[in-house]
Amino acid sequence: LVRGPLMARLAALEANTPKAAPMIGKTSGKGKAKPVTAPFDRNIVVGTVIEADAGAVDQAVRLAQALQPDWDAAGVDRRAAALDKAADLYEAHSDELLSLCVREAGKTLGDAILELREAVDFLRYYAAEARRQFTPADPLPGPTGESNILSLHGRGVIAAISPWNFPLAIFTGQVAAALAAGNAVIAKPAGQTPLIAARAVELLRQAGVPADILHLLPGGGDVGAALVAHEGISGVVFTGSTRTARAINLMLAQRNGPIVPLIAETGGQNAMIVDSSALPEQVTRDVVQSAFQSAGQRCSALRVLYLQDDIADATLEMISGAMRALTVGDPRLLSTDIGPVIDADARKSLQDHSAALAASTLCKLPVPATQGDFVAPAIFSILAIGALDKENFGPLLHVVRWSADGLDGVIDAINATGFGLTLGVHSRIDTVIERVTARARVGNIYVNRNQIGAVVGSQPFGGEGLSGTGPKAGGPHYLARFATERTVCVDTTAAGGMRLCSPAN
Ligand code: UN1
Repeated sequence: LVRGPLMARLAALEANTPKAAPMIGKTSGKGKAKPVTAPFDRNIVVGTVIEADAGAVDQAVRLAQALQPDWDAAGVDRRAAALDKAADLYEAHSDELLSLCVREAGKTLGDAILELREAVDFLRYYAAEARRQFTPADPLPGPTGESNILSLHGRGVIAAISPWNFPLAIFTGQVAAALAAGNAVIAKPAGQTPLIAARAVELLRQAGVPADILHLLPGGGDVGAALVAHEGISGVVFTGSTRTARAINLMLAQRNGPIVPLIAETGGQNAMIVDSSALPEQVTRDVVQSAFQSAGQRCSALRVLYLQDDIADATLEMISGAMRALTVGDPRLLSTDIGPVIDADARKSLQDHSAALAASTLCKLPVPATQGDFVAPAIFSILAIGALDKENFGPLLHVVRWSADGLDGVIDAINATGFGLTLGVHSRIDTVIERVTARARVGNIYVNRNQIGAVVGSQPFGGEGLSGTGPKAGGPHYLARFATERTVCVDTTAAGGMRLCSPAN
């Protein structure tokens, strides 16, 4: 019902979208101009980006520092109102945002709709949480004659470094949380997806976020590094690889600025454990969705499926059959289930991995012979999760058979990767589910369902170990990490003269 007219509107937008999206901010675009092309067809130029340079970083941080105290002092109601208004504007401009998600990031329309929904949810959720947590509270309990108030304030200028796989949702979530908490923000979107970030910033500003409080600095790793190294940065929020998170930590430790937090959401080596009691149709549906939706380009995606020996053959036959019903291709077509991967580097790395495992291929889909960065979705057999030396961020699933090691052995092998993001478990035995949820060291466990698509506010998302620092995005503890706590203690007695030791002490 929704999709027919929507596709027509997207096609019209494609024809009419302006072809340039300059760097956003008072800082002028002196950097390199680069075309942004579509992952499904590199002949399609989606727009042009003017990348920032080191001078732009310094200028943006200084402007942001100057105005941030006013934004903090303006109060939570003003900040939350801007985020709520931005949510309305995102919805009002849905065609445009969806079109950009499809063309710039290569998302299917279904994925783009979910992404827009998540971005809007982040705006409304952090607005509501900020009102709850940043409104001055009642005094804390204490001695008569004094009032002790604990309050939360913005830390200063936050660097928000976001990934290409959720160019609208994660970008918006980071920025919204930092703004809600009273910070100014310098956002550095992924090099592959600057245009959608630019449109999001325009809408946030239209909603009432002052220009100097939110800057967008598109560019590559050099821009991110200059930003993190700047002494005016009071905190960093980052989603991306574990390797980059380590590099950010090192840079923060080595600079002369204040000691600041890093909030990082990084990689995964996500597994699903299926035992003999699981319902096969449900397992099939959830495995296919968890491994192949979004072309496997979610940090939550399923990478390693542990099937109990006695049901492995039958389950694999069903999964392969369901997989063969999927179509890989142009994400603008409603018939497409799996679009391209983000760029040529990602494609090559995934293709190399597939080539190395070619002899263990259990199922592989054909890909269109076009210009785009398509990777053949595939399932491989491996001996154990420890055989994988890295996260393979695409539509590649690995299967391990288990029984000899027992359930604890499987959980221990998964824990031993050091990653701890998502874990699926399919079983109808309560003690198995209890064992997994108690022993597995991961941030999000999904029981008898798929393991992607965490819902803001209901399923706070984030991992531990190599998968990130926490706190969880879309959860009640997230905003406080963007804030400083201040305790104000007031003597409320009438001027009582000098006392060196009062009964209260
Ligand atoms: C990511 O892919 O970088 O639950 C994290 C999910 C998403 C994952 C976002 N929230 O599938």
